[in-house]
Amino acid sequence: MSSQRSRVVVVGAGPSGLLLSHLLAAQGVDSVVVEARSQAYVAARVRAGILEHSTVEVLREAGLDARLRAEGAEHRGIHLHWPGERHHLDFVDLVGRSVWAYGQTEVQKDLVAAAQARGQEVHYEAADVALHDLETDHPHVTFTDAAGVARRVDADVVVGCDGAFGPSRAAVPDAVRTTWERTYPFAWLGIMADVAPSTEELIYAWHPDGFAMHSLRSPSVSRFYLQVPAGTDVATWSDDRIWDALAERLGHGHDGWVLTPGPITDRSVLPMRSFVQTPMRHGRLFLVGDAAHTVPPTGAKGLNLAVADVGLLAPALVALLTRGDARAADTYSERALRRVWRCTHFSWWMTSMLHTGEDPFDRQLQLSQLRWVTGSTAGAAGLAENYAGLPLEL
Ligand code: RFL
Ligand code: PHB
Repeated sequence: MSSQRSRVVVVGAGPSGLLLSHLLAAQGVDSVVVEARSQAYVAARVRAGILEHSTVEVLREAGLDARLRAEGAEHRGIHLHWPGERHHLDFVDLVGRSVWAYGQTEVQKDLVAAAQARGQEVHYEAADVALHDLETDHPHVTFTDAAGVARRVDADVVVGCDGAFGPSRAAVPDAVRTTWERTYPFAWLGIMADVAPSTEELIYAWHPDGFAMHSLRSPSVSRFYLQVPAGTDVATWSDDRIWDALAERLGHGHDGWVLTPGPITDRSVLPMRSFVQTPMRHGRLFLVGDAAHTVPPTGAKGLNLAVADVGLLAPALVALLTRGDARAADTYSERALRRVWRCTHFSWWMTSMLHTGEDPFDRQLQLSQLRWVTGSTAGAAGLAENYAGLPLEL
């Protein structure tokens, strides 16, 4: 077994793991990152597309926003659509904050480039990753590296950035952890298309057939989602069926608006789930991002919440490991969870407002809520504040 020491072991090289190691390195705290998948696999995963204000601030302070500013698109707000009606909510007017359309794949590329530039030790394709002695002051992580070498890294702190299916979440004993969960009876069919977006800002659409969304990645790449029943087989949706459903639900023809179809380059079905596990710290283990919580994507919060966790944890670990000051680390879980629950509520609220089921009473409530959110400044500002404007610390 090959043994080494580092101040921090970060489990997972997704956006939260690489961002955390970046912020720690900037303050002189070394870390080793251990990732189950290959670098190419992690970089290619299509996921989130919208960065909220505080995420852009964290990336700016970390010196990671150059390509985001050059290639991302700043959006003032979103459109809400339902049959016969389309309304724009201007977040800048409502709460003084904007959001940025910049894909998680691009954020990941920027983080990988920064990790390579500083010589960050990242073990991709690590097998049998296991966390040990987290309740002692000598925690360690073991794994088998890509070359088949058994390795052990001893550290002061282990950080679980390994998403919803990694080992960190379950390393908190059952007697200590509490979990909350909501599964939804629908899923999203997501597609990527090589076609210029038919809209400048995102369209979230309510429709009796189900929710639809028009998002985008670049001037020549569009992203779309359709509500489908949970467990849908992606093979049952032909290209024509997808474009017909998007045109119908997104309001092709409304006030002359035209949805332009194009070649579909990627398609997948995403289950929808809300999940929170507390506490986000146990002994020497800290949980970050999807390792501690999952939100349905309707509020565009998953990635933003992961970045916010890192924004709180990085300075807390720097204080702990360089100055012996444990105060911020001791309150990390409590502070992070305030934002987690706010975003869990907002994501559930957006999901509940926009996804249709069979109940005619629910549909009337949804339409009433949409009219309120688009017709009342107070209603619109509530949505805008949650979508674009939550401060890092609530
Ligand atoms: P990630 O990105 O899941 O990264 C976790 C990393 O840990 C690795 N890992 C392990 N490493 C070592 N040992 C093990 N045993 C390991 N097991 C797993 C994984 O390979 C991975 O590299 O979590 P992180 O960093 O917390 O970031 C969170 C965000 O990725 C996530 O919240 C969002 O992408 C959620 N999400 C979306 N959010 C949005 O806001 N908008 C979206 O459109 C959106 N689409 C999505 C999504 C999440 C998805 N998942 C998780 C299935 C679409 C999908 C398909
Ligand atoms: C995306 O572009 O993938 C996206 C945007 C907003 C959401 C969810 C996904 O709420």
